[in-house]
Formats: sequence, structure tokens, C-alpha cells
Amino acid sequence: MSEVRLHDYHPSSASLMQEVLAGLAATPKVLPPKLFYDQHGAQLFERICEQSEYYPTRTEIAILERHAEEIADLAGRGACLLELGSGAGVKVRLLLEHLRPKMYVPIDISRAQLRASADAMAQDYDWLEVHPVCADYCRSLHLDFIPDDERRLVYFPGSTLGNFEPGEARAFLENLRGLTGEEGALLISIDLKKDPKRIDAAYNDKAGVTAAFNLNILGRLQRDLGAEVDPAGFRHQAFYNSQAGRVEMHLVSRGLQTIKVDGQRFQLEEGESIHTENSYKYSIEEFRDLARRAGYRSLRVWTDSDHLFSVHLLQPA
Ligand code: AVI
Repeated sequence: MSEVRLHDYHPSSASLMQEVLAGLAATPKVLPPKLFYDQHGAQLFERICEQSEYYPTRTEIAILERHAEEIADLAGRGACLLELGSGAGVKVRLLLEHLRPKMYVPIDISRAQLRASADAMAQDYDWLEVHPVCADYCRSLHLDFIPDDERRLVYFPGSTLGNFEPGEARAFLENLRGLTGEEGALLISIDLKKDPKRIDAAYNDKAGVTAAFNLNILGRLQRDLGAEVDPAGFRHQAFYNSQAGRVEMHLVSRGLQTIKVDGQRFQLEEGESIHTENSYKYSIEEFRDLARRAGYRSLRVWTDSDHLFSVHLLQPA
């Protein structure tokens, strides 16, 4: 087993603080979804993925299980595999034996989970070199340990691109071409547009796990940024906005209250919300068009028989 060393570029609490202060000062109030993923939030997200209403994870897994060999045929074996938002690393395990990458670089903002999953990966695949990078992958990444002549396959699972605004998504995909290089490829998963009732249910699971995940962002403000805020003073709200083609998650204030952070006070009226996340859904054609405008050609798309979810293999054009 090769030794696993963490490359640690976790954003400082000073930069998180700045984003929080700017978000709470905005109208309407917003908080960045990356705040969801501290250790507790990452665990809650894994539990969301197990809820019967949350179809994306099991559908993506089924697509990968069914098509892993063909994905490897088209994406190419023996590349350096980078995974953005690697989480517990459940999905990538379905690809590893097929892709047989030279090196695996999981990139995630949740340090504890990244460390644990990278260690487990190195133990379970003794032929694999694992280089975990703890970072916000929206910022520039320091990956100078990857030899320049190594071909790269970037895997962006979970439909996380849907958490970006469409303009940001395009800019992000454009930037990723710098990571794949001209010879590399991008394997990216995207949740599809469908019956809004099914989407609403996925973000309002009966067990209340998504609600706990959403409210954890306030716990995070308390724990990591010393904020004075009462999570019980808020309720979870999530709904599909058909016009915008996205799920919106909010924390709605149950009454008049004040959040205090870093010596600043932010007042909320009863019913006022903090917008915590958007999750855009695309049709296959909409996503292909976005990818084309970001400078990629589509090599192949895989989907399930109910057309709930899609996995795209793209190559810089
Ligand atoms: C990580 N991301 C793709 C998830 C989503 O579905 O947008 C995050 C999530 N939020 C609520 N449930 C899951």
C-alpha cells in the first residue's frame, strides 16, 4: 500500500467569514452551499443519498454499474483520474477496476471525510497511487505533483454542477479544460428535468434528513465562525422552481430575530428566508448545449430507462 499524504488547501475561516458576511448583508440573504460540508454535513449528505426519495445517487450508481466497461473503453485506461467533490468515494469505486488509473486524485472540501476515504481507497486498491487534495475546487488547484505528460480524466459526479448558476457552470466547465488538457476528458453527471413532484420529494424526505442538512449550515456558523444564531428559529424549505429549472433550498425565519457574526448584526423578519442552495436540472440537450458553449464535444451520454439522470463523457473540442 502506498503512503497517503494529504495536500491541504482548505479555505481559511477568514475567507469563509467574508463570504458569510457578504451573503447575510445581501438582499435576499444567501449563504454559500459549500458551507454544508463540514464533517457533520458530509455525514448528513451521505444519509440523504440513502433516502428512498433521493433518486439521483442510486440512479447514477446504476448507470455506472451498467456501463463502466464502455465508459473505460471511451475515456481511456491508465490516465490520472481526478475526482471533484469525491465525498465518500462510493461511485468512483465502480470505475476504478475498469479505468485502472495510474493515479487517483480525490479533491474535496470536507477534510475528515477525504482523509478517511483516501486511506480506505489506498488500502483496498494496493496498485493505486492516491493523492487526496483538500480544497475548494472552484479556486485554483495546486496539482504540481501530477507529471505534465500524464493524460487526465476528470470525474465530476453527483450532478454537483447543478449547484452552480448556469453562467458560472459554463465558466467552470471552460476552466476545467485547463485541468483535463487537450488530450484528456471529462466524465460528468447531471440530474435531468422530470416531474416536479418527484424532484420536490427528493429534497423534502420524510425522515427530515435534508432539513437537518440545510439547518446544519447554521450550526456551522455557530461552531466555526462563533455566530450567535438559533437554528430552532428556522425551518427548512425546498421546492422546484419550474420557470428557472432549479430546486431552491431556503431557511425560513420563524419569527423576528437577529444573527450576530463577527460583531455584525443581521435582522430577519418573520417569514424572511436565507437562500442556501440552487440545484439546476437540465435536459440532455440543454446540458450538451452548455458543454458545447464551454468548448467540449460530447463523446457519449448514458442514462437510465426512466430518464431521471445522465452521465456524459466530454472531450475538449
Ligand atoms: C451535491 N448536490 C448535487 C446535491 C443536490 O442534489 O443538489 C446537494 C443536495 N442538497 C439537498 N439534497 C442534496
